[in-house]
Amino acid sequence: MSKIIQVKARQVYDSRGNPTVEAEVYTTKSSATAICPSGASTGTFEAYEKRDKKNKRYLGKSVLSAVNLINTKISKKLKGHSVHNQERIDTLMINLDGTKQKINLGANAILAVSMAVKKLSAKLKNKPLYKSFLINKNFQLPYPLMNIINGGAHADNGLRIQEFMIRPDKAKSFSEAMRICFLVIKNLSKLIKDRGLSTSVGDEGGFAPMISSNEQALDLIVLAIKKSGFVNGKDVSICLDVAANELFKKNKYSIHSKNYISVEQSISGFLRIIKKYKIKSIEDPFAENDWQAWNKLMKLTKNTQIVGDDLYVTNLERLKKGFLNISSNAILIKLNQIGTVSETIDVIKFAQAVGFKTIISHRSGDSEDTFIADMAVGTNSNQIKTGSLARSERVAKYNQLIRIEEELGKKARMNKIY
Ligand code: 2PG
Ligand code: MG
Repeated sequence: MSKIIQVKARQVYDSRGNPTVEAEVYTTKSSATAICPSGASTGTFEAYEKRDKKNKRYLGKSVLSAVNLINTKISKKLKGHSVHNQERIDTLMINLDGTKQKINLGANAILAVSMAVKKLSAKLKNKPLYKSFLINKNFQLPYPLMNIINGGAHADNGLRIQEFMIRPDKAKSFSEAMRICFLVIKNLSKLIKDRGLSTSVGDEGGFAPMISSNEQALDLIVLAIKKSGFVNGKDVSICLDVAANELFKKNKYSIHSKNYISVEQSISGFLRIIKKYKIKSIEDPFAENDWQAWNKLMKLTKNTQIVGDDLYVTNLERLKKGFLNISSNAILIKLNQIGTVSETIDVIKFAQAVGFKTIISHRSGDSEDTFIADMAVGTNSNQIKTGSLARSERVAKYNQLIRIEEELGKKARMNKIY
């Protein structure tokens, strides 16, 4: 009953309106679908996203060849295998592809199938998806790293830093975490409007006002936190994703202003804003190969969460290197950076074993698929980064976490941040 009889795929669209892959896995009894997300500020070492670059009808963005590979080669290969054996299925696809970065089949094809298999296995066992990961048997809820101002590659406003986020550290429950974020966002919206700026939003639902300095954005956030009745750095913490790959040229960075400055000067800039704005978490402060710079920052910060995203690309080898180099103390987890559910879980397990915090993340091009909400709970990840309280593809993940909290009832607990 649990054997795969067919895998089907179709081209659907993501939140930026770009084509993406949806896979549907069938057994005789049931079926499940999953949609692959897509990034804009991607790391060089990410698994390969297959697009039909020569197909002018879709401006080179279609994923029809990935869809076709699922319908033919992948479907044929997986036929007859049990959906309950995730590792086996993922290994079959990894071997069928045969390359390190999944260039032949495309990580978008492989991941959509891998996630659909995971969903179908849970469904057939009559289990909620979050209970099928078996890493976290206590099922704690993650703290949201909620995006509230967009810049960098996710907006057209000229802000250097890509994501300005808040984390409701004071919250004792997930619904309370959402209420705190809701209040800060509503107050921020009013502050932005009062300044005659636009409250339209960027790719991840955060506001994208035409302000050009990081500090102007940070001042607005501090004020919004205060106006909501919370204490910055205590009740609510400010967190950043610099996405420094995008701000790096000839060993210099243009993080703090348009000017390119040295690593040392950039670190001074970070230390200044960490202190002034009580910033608790910084993601990708430096570029993906600048291991030394990461280590320098780690040595000079104490209670700051330093998160590797483009640095690790959810890749075990790179994570091991970063651990030995003391590059960070947390890792951002994105399924499509590596391309299968099993490999993602291996990375999470290693990270947690060496004391890293794991943060499950969406992509800037995402969909109505809420897989990552369940994965955050199921893998004992203490934070989730999935955009703002705007755009349904972002809000869908938060709503799923609200449902999970309700289902857990009295047993529901927040995970630990510190
Ligand atoms: C990031 C992500 C998600 P993208 O840099 O962390 O916020 O962006 O999906 O564009 O890589
Ligand atoms: Mg990032």
